[in-house]
Amino acid sequence: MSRLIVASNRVVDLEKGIQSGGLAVALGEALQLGRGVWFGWDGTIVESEGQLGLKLSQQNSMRTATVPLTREEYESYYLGFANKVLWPAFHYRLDLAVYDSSFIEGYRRVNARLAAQLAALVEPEDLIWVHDYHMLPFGDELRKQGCRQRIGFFLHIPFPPPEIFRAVPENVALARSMFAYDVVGFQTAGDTNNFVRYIVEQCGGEILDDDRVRCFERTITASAFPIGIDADAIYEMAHTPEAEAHISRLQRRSMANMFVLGVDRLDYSKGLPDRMKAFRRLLEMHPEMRKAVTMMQIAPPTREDVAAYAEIRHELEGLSGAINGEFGDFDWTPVRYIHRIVPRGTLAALFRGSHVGLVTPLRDGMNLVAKEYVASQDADNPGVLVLSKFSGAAEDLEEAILVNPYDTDEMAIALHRALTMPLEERRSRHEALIDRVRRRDVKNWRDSFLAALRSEPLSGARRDMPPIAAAAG
Ligand code: GDG
Repeated sequence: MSRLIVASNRVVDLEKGIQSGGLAVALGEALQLGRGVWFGWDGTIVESEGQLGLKLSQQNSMRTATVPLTREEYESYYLGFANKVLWPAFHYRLDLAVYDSSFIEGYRRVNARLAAQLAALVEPEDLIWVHDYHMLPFGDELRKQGCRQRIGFFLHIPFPPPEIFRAVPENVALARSMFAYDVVGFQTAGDTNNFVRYIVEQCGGEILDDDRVRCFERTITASAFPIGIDADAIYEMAHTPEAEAHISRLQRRSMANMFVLGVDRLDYSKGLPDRMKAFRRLLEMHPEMRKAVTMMQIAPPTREDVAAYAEIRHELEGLSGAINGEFGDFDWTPVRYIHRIVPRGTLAALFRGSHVGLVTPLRDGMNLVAKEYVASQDADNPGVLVLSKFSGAAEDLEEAILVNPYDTDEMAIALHRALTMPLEERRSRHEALIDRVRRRDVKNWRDSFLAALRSEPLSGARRDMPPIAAAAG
């Protein structure tokens, strides 16, 4: 059996992180099965290039190979090109992209260095699976190091339409480097179609059969592999005695008897201010909802070194304060806003105890929170998912109440509908949603990607995906 090598920007800390997050669990299992190695940045910054050596660690049958970054690399590669150019542009926010020519240079240099360090470790029969926007040219750099293995790439965030991708510095060179992979995976058919349209319209590429695309004298497979969660694990977490105690404590201590829950990293792509405005509009339109409902927003900090993130934090703090000032009373706080990481067990309990899961990103690759909310519910009395049309999850979860996150009135109406939805409708929507969440779970995602990478025939959920040419743009 071939070994699996996973390369991603951050390697999950085996001691702390392997149990939390569907991605970590799924990749962890795949790695343990295949004597695998997880390669990437260890999250530390060093002051000199002499300290950039590879560190190997082992836990059970899984190994990690990690490297630090220098401060300059952290600033140009991680904060710079990855998070001030690619992240905003791929989330359709060219207005937030920062153009600085040192960023792309640092991005290329770090990808080349990391590829040289990994190339020294790989064996001829290994399968290599590269993850996310930090590492678009990583496969190409591995090829330059002489790697002839099958190499796949999965993009966790959206791929924008060609009209936007064309505004990314060196976009043709980036697209060309993606043809060094054998398989390029996207979250949705829409993202896949955006990529293929760019390749055909801008680079003279050609669509072949079986999800294959030819360009730059290479043929690759470009296809959608929607990521999922471990639904059983989150259900169990939401149904422990501690979770039950948590939910009853929450209900006992609150004047309101209904909860609307949002859980998102504090990122401008997640539409948090728009969501709070919709909640305020609900309270304006339906005075009977005052004191009956509380909105809980958990928004742990992320990438605070990037200016756009500090701005969104101020905006959110201002909005939640304003809503509480305007509508709150001595016995009721309309918005509870928590800017900290909450333990995973608490999160699962809150999912289960909330009447509405409010997941309204302006743009999102998939959004695992939407799936976790569905998986935590009690089938006989489930909550309602209100979901943005612009999340990848909406391609799959059409029985949610789908909303346009830019439209405050529409979201307020959807919230009211969700909070007053009859039990029978809640049950039938949940039944359809949980079926989809279970069928397209994280194991299905991992196995179908690896089957494509090994060139095995398509199986399971991936067979249902619409072909590239037929998918909406
Ligand atoms: C990227 C793409 C794509 C959140 N707050 C806490 C916490 N979380 C957990 C959630 C969920 C995960 O973090 C977030 O995943 P999302 O999918 O919602 O969003 P991104 O972080 O932006 O992820 C996204 C994903 O990659 C996978 O491909 O779906 O589109 O942007 O699991 O529950 N976990 C804990 N405390 C928190 O406070 N423990």
